[in-house]
Amino acid sequence: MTAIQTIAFTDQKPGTSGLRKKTRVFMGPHYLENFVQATFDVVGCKGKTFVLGGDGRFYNDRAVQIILAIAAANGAARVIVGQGGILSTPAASHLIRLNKTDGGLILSASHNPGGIDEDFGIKFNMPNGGPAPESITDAIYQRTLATTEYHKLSAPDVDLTRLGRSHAGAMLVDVIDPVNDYAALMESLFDFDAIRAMFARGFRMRMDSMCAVTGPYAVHIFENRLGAAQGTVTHATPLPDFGGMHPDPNPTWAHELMAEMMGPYAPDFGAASDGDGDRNMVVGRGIYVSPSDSLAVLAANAHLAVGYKTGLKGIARSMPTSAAVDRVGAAMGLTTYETPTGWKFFGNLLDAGRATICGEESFGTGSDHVREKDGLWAILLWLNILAVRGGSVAEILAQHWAKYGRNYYSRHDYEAIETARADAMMANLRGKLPTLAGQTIQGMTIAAADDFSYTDPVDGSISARQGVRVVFDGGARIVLRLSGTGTSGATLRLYLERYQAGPNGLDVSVQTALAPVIAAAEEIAQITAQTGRAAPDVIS
Ligand code: VG1
Ligand code: CO
Repeated sequence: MTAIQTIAFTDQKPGTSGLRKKTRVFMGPHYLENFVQATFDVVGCKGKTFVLGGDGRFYNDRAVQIILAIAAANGAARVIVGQGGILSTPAASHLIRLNKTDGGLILSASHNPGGIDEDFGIKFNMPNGGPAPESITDAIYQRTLATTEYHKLSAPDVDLTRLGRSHAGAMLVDVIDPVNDYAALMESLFDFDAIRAMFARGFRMRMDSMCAVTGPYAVHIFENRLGAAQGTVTHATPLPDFGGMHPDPNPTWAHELMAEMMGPYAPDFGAASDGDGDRNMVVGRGIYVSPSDSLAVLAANAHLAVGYKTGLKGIARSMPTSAAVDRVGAAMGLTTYETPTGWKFFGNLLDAGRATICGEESFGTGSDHVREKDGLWAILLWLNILAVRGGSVAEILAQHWAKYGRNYYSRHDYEAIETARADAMMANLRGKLPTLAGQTIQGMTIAAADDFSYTDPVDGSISARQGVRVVFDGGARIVLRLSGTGTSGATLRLYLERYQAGPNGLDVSVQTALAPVIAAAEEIAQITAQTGRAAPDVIS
């Protein structure tokens, strides 16, 4: 017999959506328990089946056991958990859909560093495999404020090292291989034979898994199934502190990969993924692929992969993502949707069959195969395109720009700004918006300026104040918003874009091409004066 404890709460206030906090906060008394109980109170638990797993960061192992014990005490019928408590975010999304479960709990703070003094996170995904919408996360938050007790089975830890079925009280626990089902899904979408033949011809790749969750997936798929050379995947063992790496696949944090790809012995293709495996960075020999360009190239060429050979239903991008993919959509006669930042806004479009491929400038691309962005999916689609078209990444980009023109694009991040100063800067900027249209700044005339508001075309819900955008005649654009995922102070994101038609583009670096747009942003938003920062911390 195992007894169910009922423990009274202290006052804990988790945040609104997918909860991300310092690990020690999660380890505090009843903190994780409060969130999990509140989640089950809102979505229901009795008789239900859930998927459970995380990216292996510090506290993943304990959190999985706590969640199993709470699920069991709340009457869950069954939990499907990745061996060792490990599941990448896209693999979890796939398992929820494949097994038609009632949702899943994913443990990760994504691209934020891990460790006892770094970040941890948890989120609930719906039966469609996608992150819970705001209506649910708001209800969970409200519930955490009202909850005064939680139910937790007292029983020994479930053995998660061995595959197969066991019990936690009356609840079934199925420990599954985290990689197999996901790898099979990838094989159904892409031409593995063509990619295998390309590797057999001597094509060389570097995959940097950044000591995070994609390591085992990447070794299995690239090295074992596709025949890439052993050792292609570096930093392939997921570690609780990601080996001290910041598992954010951008040129700043994936600097080892960048150095190799820009160096004299660069392989043909390089890629990296983030903590939980939903992001990707793609790099060619000697050339960085901006995520917005990557999205455009993937959309333009997806039909070369078997999973997309009948074409796309539509395309969706987040508002700050460059308009490069819009040009592809227009050429293909497809609707391109513009959504607020965050993958959850793509869910309705994917479910309704209005979009097939989605992407964000923040190294996120994906399709309707799951309801999360998917790092390895994007990397495999690039490989499929290279295998079918031949040529290099640089050639594919050059041909793309020659056909569609080029959207020079960059994001500047100012991290850990004092929250009050960041808020004041945005308030000041929002106050100026009505006066901006028609002004000429840095020789460019402002066509329109607003604070982005999104009306979901499927359910009609409205999300307001999603970022300030200033659009200039000729297609240059500035977007400013504050991050919703940071855990210390405020992070300002400044998105910069300039369009150049014609086959040759501007024969200068991206930052040089954007210089007038950068100067205009400073003039309009007064970032240095308002935040005290002379330069961004991260440029991607
Ligand atoms: C950032 C990105 C956003 C992404 C989000 C979650 O949000 O800008 O595009 O959807 O992270 O990605 P923000 O609010 O900090 O700008 V992940 O890889 O954490 O699931
Ligand atoms: Co992520």
